[in-house]
This record gives sequence, C-alpha cells and structure tokens, in this order.
Amino acid sequence: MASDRAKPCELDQEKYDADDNVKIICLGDSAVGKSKLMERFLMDGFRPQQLSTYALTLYKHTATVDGKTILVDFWDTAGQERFQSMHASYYYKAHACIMVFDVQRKVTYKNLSTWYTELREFRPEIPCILVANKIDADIKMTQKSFSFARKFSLPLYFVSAADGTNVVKLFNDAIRLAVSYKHNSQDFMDEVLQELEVGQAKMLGGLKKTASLQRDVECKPVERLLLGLAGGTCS
Ligand SMILES: Nc1nc2c(ncn2[C@@H]2O[C@H](COP(=O)(O)OP(=O)(O)O)[C@@H](O)[C@H]2O)c(=O)[nH]1
Ligand SMILES: [Mg+2]
Repeated sequence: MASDRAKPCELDQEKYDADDNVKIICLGDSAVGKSKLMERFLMDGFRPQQLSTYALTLYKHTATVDGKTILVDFWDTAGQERFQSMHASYYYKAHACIMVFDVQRKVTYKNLSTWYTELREFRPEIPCILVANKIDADIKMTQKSFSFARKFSLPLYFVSAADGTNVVKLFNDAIRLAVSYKHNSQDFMDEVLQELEVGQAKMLGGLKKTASLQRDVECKPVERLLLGLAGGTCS
C-alpha cells in the first residue's frame, strides 16, 4: 500500500458528492488491458491526466444519461496494482467498478478474488462489472462459463481493447450503473442481469434445436457476450 500523503488538490474527491459527477474505478492485475480499454473507449478526444506521484491516471469523460449531462472520472492505476492492493483513496467515493482479467492468463482470473475482497472491504455495495479482455487473441474463451461471475452475481462482458468488441457497451453500461447506484436504484443492474439471463436462456434453447451453429464470424459483440454466459458455442 502506498503511504498516506496530504490530499492533493487535483484529487479533491468531495466533488463526487455532486449529482452530476461520478467516479468509476478499474481493478485487475498488471497488463490485463485496463489502460488500453479506457483509451479505446475514450479514443476520440480523451484527456488522460497523469498523476504519477499518486500512481494514478484520470480519464475525464462527459456522458448523457437520461437527458442529463454527467461528468465521469475514470480512475486507472499506474502500476500500483503490481502490489495486488490499492490505496484506500482509490476506492473512496467510487460509484462503480470495472474489474478486468485477461482470458490468456489464468492467474489474472484467479487473482480476481483478491481484488474483489479488497473492493468489498472499501465499497460493499457499488455495482461491479467483470470483464474478460483480449478475446481477439482467443475467441474460444467466449464459450467458457466463468463461475466467478455467477458466484457473486456480477455481469460478465467479453471484450477486446484491441478490436473494440463490446468496449463501448461496457463503458456506457458502467456509467449507467454508477448513476443508478448514486440515485440509490438497483433498476439498471437488474436490467443488465436480466438481459444476460434472457440471452442465456435463448442461447440454450437454440442449442437444443441446433447441435452446431456454423456462424462464428457473424457473431455480433453482444452475442459473444451472451454466448460465454450460456457456456454455448458459436461454431
Ligand atoms: N491481444 C490483445 N492485447 C491487448 C488487449 N488489451 C491490451 N492488450 C495488450 O496488453 C498489454 C497490457 O495492456 P495495458 O492496457 O497496459 O494493461 P494494464 O496494465 O492492465 O493497464 C499491452 O501490450 C496491450 O497492447 C486486447 O484486447 N487484445
Ligand atoms: Mg495500466
């Protein structure tokens, strides 16, 4: 853990109490693709603010949710995750969490439990999205079911920062979840989980009818996402 320092002015976190401000944090092992995901989402005109003294990068973004302008700060680590732990101020006042693992490195999936435990220590209630990144490198991984997501009822998104699959959906959903958490509402999380469940049921039904679907290349990002949850196959 980093040592305690005086709160820097760039990090005035009281602003996150304001109605139109949300803070979304990103967790996961080194090199799972956290920074690349943010850069991919914010590609057009992102303004990363490197606060190297604090092992932190802030990505500022403006979103519109239900007609309201929302100022989003995405918090990204700058190496502190190597120590498998973040400073308490990283979690402070966060409204949602994006937790990433790399489908090519099993250990990053195993380490999710350490990250999740620490997250819940500081933020017991905030929405958390689980992200399986780098599916471009191994598309078969989208057919696997990852029990960690089920165990903690976390929505699971299969994404690729490299080719952009599901990235916009992931971040837009994270923003909506952060806003609905702020408004004390579970509604959008229910919607997200229901969407995944319906997709799963449909997929399982489809698989009963058709033993083999020969359309891997036609899979749309959202289908891939649902396929993984269904433990189904797309080829
Ligand atoms: N194939 C592939 N490589 C990725 C993807 N996302 C990130 N990477 C690579 O993984 C490495 C680590 O990415 P980075 O964003 O720095 O990880 P971080 O430490 O979690 O922030 C870099 O070499 C990236 O180019 C992806 O979706 N697919
Ligand atoms: Mg990084």
